Amino acid sequence: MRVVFIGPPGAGKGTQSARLVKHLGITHLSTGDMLRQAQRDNTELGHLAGEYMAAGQLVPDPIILRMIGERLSKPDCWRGCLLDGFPRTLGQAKAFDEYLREQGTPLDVALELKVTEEELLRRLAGRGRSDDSPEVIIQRLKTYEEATRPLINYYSQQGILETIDAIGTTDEVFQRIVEAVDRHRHHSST
Ligand code: B4P
Repeated sequence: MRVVFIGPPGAGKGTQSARLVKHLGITHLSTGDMLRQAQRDNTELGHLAGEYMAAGQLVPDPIILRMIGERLSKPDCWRGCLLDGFPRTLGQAKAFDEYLREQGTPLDVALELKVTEEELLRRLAGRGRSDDSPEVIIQRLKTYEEATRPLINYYSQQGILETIDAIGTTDEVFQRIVEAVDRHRHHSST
């Protein structure tokens, strides 16, 4: 099964993805985690990405596509994967569709996590990551509206969008996600 998570910063993509991959038995790929790991490893990618992340901007598509392309080709992704925080632009979504077409492995469901701005600000303030300062959060929300929100329409037109009310306990939100995913499971044998 192939699943993508879309949602503004702090919507709970990372939190819910970790649970859903266990439930579905598929591989978890988080572009945010991969970029933070590259920063910790002090690689060229890490240095480059760090500047964009610290400013609340998206890392440019060619960099992300190279990074995720390399990861998707590994055998643990063959039986299915959950992409957490990717795609984040229409360019990334179109390139990903092209890749999936070549592989003959369609995307089963795009999960949109919906949360009010007030709740997002409350959650991110509690997390305290280096890119969670108030100024950077405002920029990240703006970036989401401009670059990522168009994906909602893109996947809705493909008939695979599920919008999840992501306010409530993590258990309640997870339950809603599982129900939504179950509606799309028949599309996939893997
Ligand atoms: P990400 O790592 O994807 O992170 P995020 O959007 O900030 O957070 P997420 O939605 O995963 O929230 P979480 O579960 O942690 O991106 C970071 C940066 O990397 C981006 O700004 C960008 O620069 C770059 N990047 C990543 N992917 C990219 C791409 N494809 N293209 C370009 N650039 C890219 O939850 C947040 C907090 O809420 C946590 O503290 C959690 O405990 C809490 N929480 C979760 N669910 C809750 C609930 N139900 N109730 C209360 N609190 C909850």
